[in-house]
Amino acid sequence: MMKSFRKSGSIPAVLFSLGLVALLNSCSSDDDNAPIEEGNASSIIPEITVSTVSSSEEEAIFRIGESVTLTAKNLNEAVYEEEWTLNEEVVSTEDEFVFEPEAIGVYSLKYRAFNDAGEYKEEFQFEIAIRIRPIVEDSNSYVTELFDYLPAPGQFINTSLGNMEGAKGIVGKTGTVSLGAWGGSVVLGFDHTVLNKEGEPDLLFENNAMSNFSEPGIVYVMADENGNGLPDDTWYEIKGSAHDMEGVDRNYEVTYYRPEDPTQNVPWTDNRGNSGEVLVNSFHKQPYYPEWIEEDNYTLRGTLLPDVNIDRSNPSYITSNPLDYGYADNIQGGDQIDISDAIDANGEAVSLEGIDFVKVQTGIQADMGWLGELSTEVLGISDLNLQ
Ligand SMILES: [Ca+2]
Ligand SMILES: [Ca+2]
Ligand SMILES: [Ca+2]
Ligand SMILES: [Ca+2]
Repeated sequence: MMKSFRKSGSIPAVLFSLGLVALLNSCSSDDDNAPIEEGNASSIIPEITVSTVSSSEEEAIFRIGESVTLTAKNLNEAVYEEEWTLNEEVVSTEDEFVFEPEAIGVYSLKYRAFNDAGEYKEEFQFEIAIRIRPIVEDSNSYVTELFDYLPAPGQFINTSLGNMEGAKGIVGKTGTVSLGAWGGSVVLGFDHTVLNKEGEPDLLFENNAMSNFSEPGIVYVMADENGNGLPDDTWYEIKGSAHDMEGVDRNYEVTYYRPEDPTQNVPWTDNRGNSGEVLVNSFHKQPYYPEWIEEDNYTLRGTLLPDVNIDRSNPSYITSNPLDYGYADNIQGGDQIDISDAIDANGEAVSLEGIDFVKVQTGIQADMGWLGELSTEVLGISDLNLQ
């Protein structure tokens, strides 16, 4: 019998049909006409039953951190050898195998008992889902852990809005952190898994956007696929309303250079042959290049959005109208993000059951005149399921 442990709604194509299951669970003889010598146990084809005991509490769903113990029991007098094969690699030659996957995905586990007379075979299909950290009484609706803050240069960098303390200020509550010019980012995590509610937004990004002053930031989400509590898995980008526009560059890179005089404009070059400067303004006179970065230049990578909504017709009053949806620091009052809008590196939609980590990154490279560089601010990131 084939046992399938699968996550709902994903990768059904790889699960075997029942017809194939019957074929896979079989006894066979090398030569059906060969006489079975009485009293010779290795001339009897092994007859086996395999039992499975799972630590999973959910029926038919198997998650990272759980285990399954499979035990093969002989039902006749046969003498035989046996082996367990996981994704084509022999993992045990004993009666018992404890399967403890360390990554999500689909696994094929095969058992074989064999001797000269023939063999018994059985195959198991496991689809491993992410670990879900449930909402409990003490769960915080806001992100509770800062993993990384790497801003681009900007007018608030090296101030209380643009240093590590500022970034920690949005841990567990609201605060304000500026990400600087294009490519600056912050990475945070929740104390529970934010579930992707069907047909509903799931995350709220509080901001300081005004009706004509948006500073769109790209949102990325990540599930803790290996269950180690760290954002070392795969980032999926939220595809917002501007993602299909001309000028979007998902492989954009900018290198910022520390100016010789730390209070001067910060030069940059990109990977498309362009260059420019993050301009200092009279309101903010501190160094704009992050002072805790030891290197004299550093490169940021991500998605560039076009500056189509920026109106420079009046240089003393440059405006930036919001994009329709799908970005941080975009819509006045807060940005609601649907995890279902996540895409992979190829731009294909991905189906995520939930996420544990978020990243926000300034999405546009633009100077806004006396208002300084366009720089995404984050005032709070929370789980809408807990509001
Ligand atoms: Ca959703
Ligand atoms: Ca991880
Ligand atoms: Ca800003
Ligand atoms: Ca802002």
